[in-house]
Amino acid sequence: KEVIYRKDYQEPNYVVKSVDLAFVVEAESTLVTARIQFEVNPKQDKNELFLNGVDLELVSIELNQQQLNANKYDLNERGLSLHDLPDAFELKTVVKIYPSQNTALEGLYQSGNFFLTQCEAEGFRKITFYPDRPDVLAKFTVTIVADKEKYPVLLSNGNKISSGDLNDGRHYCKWLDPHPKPSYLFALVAGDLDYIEDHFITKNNNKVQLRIYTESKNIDACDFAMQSLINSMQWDEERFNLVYDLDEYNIVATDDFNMGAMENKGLNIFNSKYVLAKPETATDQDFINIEAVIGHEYFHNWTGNRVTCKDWFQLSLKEGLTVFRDQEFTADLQSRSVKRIEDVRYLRSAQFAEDASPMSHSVRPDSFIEINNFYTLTVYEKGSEVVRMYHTLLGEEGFQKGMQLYFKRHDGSAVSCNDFRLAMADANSVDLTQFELWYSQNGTPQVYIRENYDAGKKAYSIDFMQAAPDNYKGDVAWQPMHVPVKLALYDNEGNPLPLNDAGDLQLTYELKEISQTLTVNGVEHQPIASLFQGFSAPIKLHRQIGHKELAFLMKHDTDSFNRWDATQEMQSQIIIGKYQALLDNKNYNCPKYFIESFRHILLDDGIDSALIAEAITLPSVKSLTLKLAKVDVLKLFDAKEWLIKEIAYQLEVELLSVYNQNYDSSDYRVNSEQVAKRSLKNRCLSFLLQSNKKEFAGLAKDQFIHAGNYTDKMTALSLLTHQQVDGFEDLLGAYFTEWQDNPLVINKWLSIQATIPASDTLIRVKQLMELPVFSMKNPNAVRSLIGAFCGANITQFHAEDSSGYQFLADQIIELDRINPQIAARLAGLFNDYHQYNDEIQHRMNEQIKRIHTTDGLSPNVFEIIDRAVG
Ligand code: HT7
Ligand code: ZN
Repeated sequence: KEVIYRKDYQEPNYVVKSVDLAFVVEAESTLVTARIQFEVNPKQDKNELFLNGVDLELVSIELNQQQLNANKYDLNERGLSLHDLPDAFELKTVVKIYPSQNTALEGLYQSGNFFLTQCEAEGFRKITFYPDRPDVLAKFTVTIVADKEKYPVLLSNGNKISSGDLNDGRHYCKWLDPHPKPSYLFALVAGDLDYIEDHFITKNNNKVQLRIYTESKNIDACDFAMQSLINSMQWDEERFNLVYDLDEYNIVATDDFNMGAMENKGLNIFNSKYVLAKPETATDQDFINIEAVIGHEYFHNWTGNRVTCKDWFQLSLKEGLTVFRDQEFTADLQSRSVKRIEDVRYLRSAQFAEDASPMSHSVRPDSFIEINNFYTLTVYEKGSEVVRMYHTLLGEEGFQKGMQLYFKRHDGSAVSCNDFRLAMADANSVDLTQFELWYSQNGTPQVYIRENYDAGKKAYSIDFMQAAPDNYKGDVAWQPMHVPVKLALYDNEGNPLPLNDAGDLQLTYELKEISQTLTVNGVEHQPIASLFQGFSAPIKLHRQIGHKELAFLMKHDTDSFNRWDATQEMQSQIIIGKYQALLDNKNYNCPKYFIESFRHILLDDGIDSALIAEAITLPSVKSLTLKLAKVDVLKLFDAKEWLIKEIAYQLEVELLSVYNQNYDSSDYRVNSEQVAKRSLKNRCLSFLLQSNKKEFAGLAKDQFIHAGNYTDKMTALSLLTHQQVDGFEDLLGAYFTEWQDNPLVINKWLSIQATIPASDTLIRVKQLMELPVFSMKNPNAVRSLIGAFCGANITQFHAEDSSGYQFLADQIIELDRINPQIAARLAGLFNDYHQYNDEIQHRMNEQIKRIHTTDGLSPNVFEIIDRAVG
């Protein structure tokens, strides 16, 4: 399989001046006519051209209106090569494609009763012959012709410029996108869809027509998404001074989609999971995710579309930046503290795991086999942390100056992560040369600290030491990074201490060397430091810290993130203590101080309920695994379960009282106050159910029956099912009967069952796979059932008879023939194997090797599994 290297980048030989596409859409096949105006790129001055084209049936080809003889071009399964070309010419190709046979869901494909496209990253080559690379930008005109009754809606990018009826019951629509764009942003939709409409007046006084299209049965579930779009447009004007640039903005929701959503210019396509929501079918988290994803795709209009990527190695240029923007959007509209905690929780368990895995790569990778495998947590989430560090170093004003310079320099072009860094540096007249290492070095940097208080000199100092991650893979020796350390110091009563002569109580200290010491003078007594406030850098901190200091920080730290982080550190220490004891066959009792501090947080009415809910959510087994080596994952799971039960038994009265206090029967709203109350109440219920007392099962049943919203209903059903409380099968049955026609609701039903921690769950999963509501062709169903079992059911996926591993390998091999992108995502679930003990590694490896030796693997699965094999 061919490896593509970043260092091999070459500018295109020809640029595209304009593209005119015509689609004749029919049930069986679609005819695509492309007229492309090419001009030689003087910087290359080569008169040959390669056009990507995959699975295309070539009907005809003309150069400057002349039929091209077969000896004038070479055609293979990757595309079309043309030689001896003039400096400027028009190429006309006609190809036939078969969208209803396309199960990979890239290019043009069918979903229900409509056709749609997905072109990022390299799907356009499955539509027509084209230089399918992000640095070729062109103006697109698109005409779509189809039967009017079967396909009344015909959409593409930009603004609609004409439409009308044709003979034979057909009609057409013509679209013009005035903004030059790369082919990955092309989109087309044709089918029978309904829509809701609203508008937004930009600050330039332009009225933008907003529409959300979906199958008519879902039309009553689009209002929240529409409001989220309006909020996004408003927020981008206010915070980034970025204004929308077309007269239309269309969103289409589909049940069949490989990822979350796609930012095609003026025509976003969304997984219906991130559009459709009603209080009776969506959880609080679903609503919040919809707002975030609608925002994310909208924000791409500037960060991704107006300024795009030079090559796919620069993917984080648009994704890291746009994730940062969507995180800030949610932080501004919801709770900033909760958002930060949730994002870091995710980063530390999932991205840190990726960073430590065989798939570890830098934010700007150096090579790939299949670019679809690099839409990763590292590119997105770590990429966003890298952008956040500019913000931390430069402040909001400096960061916005950098953004303005970035758009001034690069609007309408395809650039690199370096260009972004230079704009940030130049706009603020600072040197960010060393910062480049955040893009080029893989792995999570380790920071060790040693604290020292000199009572005689009244001086407090911290020695910082940076170290390379264990799995650093660069060609040159690892170099120390530019690390912003946001910090504060407290006296023993919790008062912040001045950190310098200027009297600053909070500082962003810049760590740049391998080792560096910060000294604060005039400190009367041993202080306590709060380091990396707000998680100011994506590093792993090694700090010896006792429970007293942690309890102090939980109480006094003015940084809500670090207050929460102290709770997590204390919980981790206890779970790991128990885990060690289980390994050594020793006794371990839950320390009194732990229960006391847990009680204190649970009952603290000075803290926002949402933050209490976060503080009483124990660290994931995944994040705990990363703190250890050669893990016996089942014992680690048991250690965490033990702590949950200790809390449930020892704090039963308090948990019940907090549950009751937060029971809210007012009308359902997705506002921070209600969301916080529900999340705290449901956390308490989940602890209470662990004590296996009938009265608490009864409480959950009551909640299931009387819930006025889906969050409460779902939580109760999930807890009752996971505890296998008497009658849970009946509840599941009734739920199925009620919701079997709603795939999003049924997918949750599948996930709940896939995560039952019981030895017959795999049999149940296999039975569920036989139901008509499940299809291997539908990525959401695959993720909800197979993904949930293998990724979230620790005891059953890691069953000692290896049945979970065998099952995953079987599904990867089968799915690879249908949808390689989704199969490769599933294959990633094997990537943790090296963190486990030798015996587990051995059993996982057997299955990894079985996949590796399977004939005809796609490049997608091959790349993931080949790295895992090592
Ligand atoms: N830019 C998009 C990434 C993407 C994608 C989306 C849907 C299906 C396949 C895809 N491949 C890549 C989504 C985003 O980050 O906004
Ligand atoms: Zn994105």
